[in-house]
Amino acid sequence: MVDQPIIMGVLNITPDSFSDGGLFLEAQSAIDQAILMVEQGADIIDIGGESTRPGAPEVSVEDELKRVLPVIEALNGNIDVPISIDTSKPVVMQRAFGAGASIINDVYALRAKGALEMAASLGADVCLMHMQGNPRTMQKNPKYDDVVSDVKIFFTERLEACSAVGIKLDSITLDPGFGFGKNLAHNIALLKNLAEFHDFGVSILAGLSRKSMIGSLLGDKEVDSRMIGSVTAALIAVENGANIIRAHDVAETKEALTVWQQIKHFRE
Ligand code: 7PJ
Repeated sequence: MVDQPIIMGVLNITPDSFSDGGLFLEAQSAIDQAILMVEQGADIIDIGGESTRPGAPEVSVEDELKRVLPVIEALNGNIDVPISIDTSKPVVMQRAFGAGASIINDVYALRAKGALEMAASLGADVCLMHMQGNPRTMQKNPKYDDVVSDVKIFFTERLEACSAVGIKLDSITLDPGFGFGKNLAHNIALLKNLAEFHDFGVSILAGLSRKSMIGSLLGDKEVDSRMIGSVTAALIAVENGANIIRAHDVAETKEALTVWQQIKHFRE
């Protein structure tokens, strides 16, 4: 378990519809961005080649590998922080580890066929995220009896599944999955009650950065104008017990966490 909040910097490698630079230019700018995030204070670089935004189309294994592998290979040995692979596909996990990744960040919490066994055989650290439904449909009227209890039941079940294949508790991080099959009230209930998930005795990750929840709270603010809102939500998350913050704006998040931490531990 991490004892001070750390930052997971987000590196999405999905084709930019505004550039025709091709895979090489996309890979090069992703590599530059990752190195910049490490300089800015990222403790983990999270590399994803499959968009899981609401309504996003599915990506083939081949396309996902073509996007992420060159970037992981280029970063391996050139940055001094671990690389996590944001995927649900066992083959992508395996190839990403072959290229230098050491953490699996799975929004399906290892529920895909073969994913649990793959994570176990790789000896991976894993982040298990809660999601109701799937990215295609999850924001269509999500429903819970009690969102915090329902997510806890899910975590209990996934921890049992991990234990059954030999994935140890100290290699697991849990994440309530903000925005993944949750309306604004669900997201806020989870954020306010984040400390409850410490009952499991593992690190808790919060991914709030640039999410629609932040946009909604700011009167439908555009995604690229949600930095201050995202940093604010990150601070609330650490105050409520989050150990890992997944963020796009690493420099700003790092600065906020540094001030938070120094005030928290200030001694005259
Ligand atoms: C999350 C994620 C998250 C974890 C994404 C986005 C959508 N992985 N991958 N937690 N979100 N663990 O960044 O808006 O919240 S992709």
